[in-house]
Amino acid sequence: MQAQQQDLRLIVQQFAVQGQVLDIRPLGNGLINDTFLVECDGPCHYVLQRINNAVFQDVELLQHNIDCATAHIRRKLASDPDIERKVLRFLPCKATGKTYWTDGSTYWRVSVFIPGAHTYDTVNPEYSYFAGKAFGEFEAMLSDIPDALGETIPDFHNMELRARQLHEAVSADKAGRMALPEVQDILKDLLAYEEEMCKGERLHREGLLPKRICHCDTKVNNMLFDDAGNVLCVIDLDTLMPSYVFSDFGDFLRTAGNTVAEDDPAVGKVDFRMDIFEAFAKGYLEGAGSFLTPVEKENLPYAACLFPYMQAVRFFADYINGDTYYKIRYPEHNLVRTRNQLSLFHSALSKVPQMQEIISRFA
Ligand code: GN1
Ligand code: MG
Repeated sequence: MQAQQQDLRLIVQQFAVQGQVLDIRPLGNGLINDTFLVECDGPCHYVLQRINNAVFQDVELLQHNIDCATAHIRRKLASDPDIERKVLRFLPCKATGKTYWTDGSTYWRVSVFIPGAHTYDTVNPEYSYFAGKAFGEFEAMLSDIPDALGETIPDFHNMELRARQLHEAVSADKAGRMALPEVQDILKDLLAYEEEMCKGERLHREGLLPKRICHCDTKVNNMLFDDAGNVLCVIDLDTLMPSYVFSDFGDFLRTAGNTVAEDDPAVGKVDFRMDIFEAFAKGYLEGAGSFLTPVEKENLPYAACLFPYMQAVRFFADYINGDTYYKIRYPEHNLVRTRNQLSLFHSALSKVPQMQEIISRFA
């Protein structure tokens, strides 16, 4: 730990931080990057992140997207007195001026820590409404960005690709897990909905569904709230890229709309919460309603089903592959996550008629 502290301090020194570093310790519970809080004796603290470059293979593009998006939002919020808490600020590397530093094999970045902010793993309907509005407004602010942004993970939320990856994992059966009867049952269940869930890609090919700049990781804990419950800003911008708006709508509800955490083994307790759906949809349509097309709006219930489904496929494929993508805390973790997300998918699917009624009321 002592050695690691020293190494991390050396990495922080690559960036133009103010003051002396007092302490560096782990922060948050993301499944991909490693995140640390850097305490300083200067005017602010910092967040140090190691970017997982096995997952994000084009860090240059990734930081380009983030630099363009944060600069664009900064221009829009220029007159806001609380701007420093409403948009992230990444520090340039002293040697290159870029917002990341690499030693050739690992990639790091530093942003200013936003004080007085809270993250939540669960939210009530009131906060869901605020979150919906904030994600809708976030997309609206980025809808006229002049820069060209790229896909930091190509086809990240392409369901046809995710389905193909599952088929490949099953054929290769690298970890020898396909023999388990439960695994076969899960596979059968997933396959039964595959075609239906690939609807987004079909709409896109037909020219009916545009790609827009989306956040693509709208987990409830990727949003900062102030003491009063107002949304300050959206964090974790690695997956900010062109995608369907379904990404942001669906992924928030996948996490906030579940009665339990995504890895809770008590599958019987999983239920898709309509109170959260209703509040989030109301806020989202207020924030993004001005640019959404009728096709996008009427397919929001599909988005709410797609994301638990896609996440079940992704967790399951990782389990079959021998757990190479998501961080796990115990050997069956990805299987437990799969069961949970599959159950959430079924719950959401059974509530589509109610969702449609709600969307037509607000749209
Ligand atoms: C990952 O890094 P984190 O925990 O915010 C993943 C998301 C998944 C999520 C599942 C780049 O997000 O797509 O929905 O785990 N991010 C990437 O919890 O794959
Ligand atoms: Mg995150």
